[in-house]
Amino acid sequence: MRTRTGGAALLAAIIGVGAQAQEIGRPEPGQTGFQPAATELARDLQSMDGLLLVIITAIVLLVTGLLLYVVWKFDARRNPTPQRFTHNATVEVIWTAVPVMILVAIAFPSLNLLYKQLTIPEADVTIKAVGNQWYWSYEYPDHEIDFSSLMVAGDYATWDDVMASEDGRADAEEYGVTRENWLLKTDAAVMVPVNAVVKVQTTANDVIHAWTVPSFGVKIDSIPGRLNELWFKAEETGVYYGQCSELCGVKHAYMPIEVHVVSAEDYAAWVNDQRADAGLPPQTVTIAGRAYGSAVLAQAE
Ligand SMILES: [Cu+2]
Repeated sequence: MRTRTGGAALLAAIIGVGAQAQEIGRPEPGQTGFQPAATELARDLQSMDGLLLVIITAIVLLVTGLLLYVVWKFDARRNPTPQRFTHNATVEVIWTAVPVMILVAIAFPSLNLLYKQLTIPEADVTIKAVGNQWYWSYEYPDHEIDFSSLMVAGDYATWDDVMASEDGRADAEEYGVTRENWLLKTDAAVMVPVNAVVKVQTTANDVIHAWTVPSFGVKIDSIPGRLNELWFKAEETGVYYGQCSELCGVKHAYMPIEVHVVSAEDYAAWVNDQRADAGLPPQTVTIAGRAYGSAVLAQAE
């Protein structure tokens, strides 16, 4: 299953998609907000969150204000004889109708976004992501590539333990593991071309997992016996991380997702390097109507 070998690592070093590539989609220490949005979906999702924050903040302020007003206005000194009524039609209509209008106002952008996430455009690249206890394996059916993607340097309790161990240091060096990306870095990243529609079909071999990359605004369950789909179109080259997002057992936290967004040329080179490793002939890779890859060069000669 694992076809990313020394050749791929060498290629990665040559085309700069290894440790040197900029890590954009990565959690930062102490971070409370979102990771940077790299797709339209993620931007929409984050602005939806911003809209909701405004709405709920306004509601909290209103309710708190009303409570404080009531406490002040109707305390025993200012209001020695309390009112005895139990119903007020006007107030009841208002506190029913206004929340309904707010929920409807939220529903429109929310359903729109859901529809956009689940309406998959014609894909340039199709990837099948399979969840396993506890790692992801990937297939590129159009290129006949498949490999498993395992977390690097996971057998240590702390980063200092990694650095204290000779094997840990060697692994960290080989795969470009740092304190910041430790527990997110894998031995074989998913490669996708920049500005291309990528469709990820996901399922699982054992229990339910979920394939997620926060910067792409995607998250969907990987369910044994079913095929769920998501799509994204990453707009900036770099490295993006995600994690399994459906509790799947004792090592749920240790099956990260690493995606490298690279140029179409680098993607085609990677595809053909993987194919060469698997003993397959070179292939032309077509992205957004343009052809890339060594087969194109061979024809031109
Ligand atoms: Cu999991």
